Amino acid sequence: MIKELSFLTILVGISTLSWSGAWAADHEVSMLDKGPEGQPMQFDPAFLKIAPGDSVTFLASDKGHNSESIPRMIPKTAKSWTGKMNEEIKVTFDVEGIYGYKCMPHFGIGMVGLIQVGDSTENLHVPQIARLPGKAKNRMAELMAQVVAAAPAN
Ligand SMILES: [Cu+2]
Repeated sequence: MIKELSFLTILVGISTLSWSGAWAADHEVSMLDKGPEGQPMQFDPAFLKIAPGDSVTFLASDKGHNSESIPRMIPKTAKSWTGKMNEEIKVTFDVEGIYGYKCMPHFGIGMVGLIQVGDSTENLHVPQIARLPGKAKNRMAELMAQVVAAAPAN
């Protein structure tokens, strides 16, 4: 009887925790002078698929970078973010969809990243890619291809 009771207590405890969102994960993205394959100025990982309610901490692993959302490349009802230079910021993603972001000083040389929250690809910003500067265009197209791959096949 005591065993059964404690099992019940654990079950109730688990459902309460998940209800309060305590199980949301925090992911980490490093801001780097050199990527894992030697590419200059990178977010690592540059593409991330997370669940709604999860957060991402952008780590100032190397100096001289920031993380900020790209205007018109996040879901309409989502909140934009602008990290200061060398600032480690934690962003929580409640709205499903695709989020494009950049490092301001290295935008033109392709320091961009993409986060897919949930399975919605409604705001896939293919038209916006053409407006990105320099190498950000190609890099964002590569990342966008991973979103398509991650979408459910239905
Ligand atoms: Cu940078």
